[in-house]
Amino acid sequence: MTVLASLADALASGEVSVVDLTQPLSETTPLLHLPEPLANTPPFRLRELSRYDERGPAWYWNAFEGGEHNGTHFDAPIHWVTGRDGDDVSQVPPRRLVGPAVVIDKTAEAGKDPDFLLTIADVEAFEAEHGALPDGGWLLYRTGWDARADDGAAFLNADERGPHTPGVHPDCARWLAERPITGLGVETVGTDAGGAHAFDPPFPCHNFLLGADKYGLTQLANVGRLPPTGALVMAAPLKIVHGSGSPCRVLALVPGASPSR
Ligand code: 23J
Ligand code: MN
Repeated sequence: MTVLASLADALASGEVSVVDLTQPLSETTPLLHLPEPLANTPPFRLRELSRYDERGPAWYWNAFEGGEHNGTHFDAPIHWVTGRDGDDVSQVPPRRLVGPAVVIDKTAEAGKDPDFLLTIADVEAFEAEHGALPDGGWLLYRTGWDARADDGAAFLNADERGPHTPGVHPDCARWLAERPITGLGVETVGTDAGGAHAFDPPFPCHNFLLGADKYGLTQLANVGRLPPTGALVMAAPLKIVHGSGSPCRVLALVPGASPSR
């Protein structure tokens, strides 16, 4: 039996299941908010074209608008100035969109400290227990922030000093950019911490990872349903010509039966 036939059987039997890592995309999906005078992304919006009416008697369809970086989305290297000569989202090789994923879970730490930052020592401790970060795979950083995704204020968690959401320490972002991973996936609104505008360099995950031809995945859902190792993740951004990123469907194959099967 071929490996794909075995996989099809495993999916049919529930030995392998599909976990949707994508948040719903709607006009209420939380958005990054940058301070004046910086530009911000428009919300996602549907505009109805017809709904079984005089504009189209047998069909329902919409136009939509919104930013490339709305909701669960993909950051291509060209998104950041450090990756300006890199791939736009239409140029990302499909082979690199599919790969093994590991999950580092800092839900407890981020629950106590919303400004929690992942360190090199944290990743090394994970590697000591679970093995090296996957070559050509995804590092998924679980913080429990997905539980806030339906409440924009709690998700962005901003006060007068700015947003407070967990992220990655600049030293760790620099170090991760030298690892063989494909990219970093997070549950928060961006791959960087809420306070990362004030880091050195600012927005270090964007700076180092996109500058090293790696990718970002944001606003992931259901990362808590993945094992620490052993999942296979597929990210499917739209093939927007010249695009810096795209809303993205992200799916994981995991061992075992799933309630959402
Ligand atoms: C532009 C500027 C800063 C950030 C971002 C975009 C994102 O998080 C993003 O969606 O790429 S932090
Ligand atoms: Mn982005």
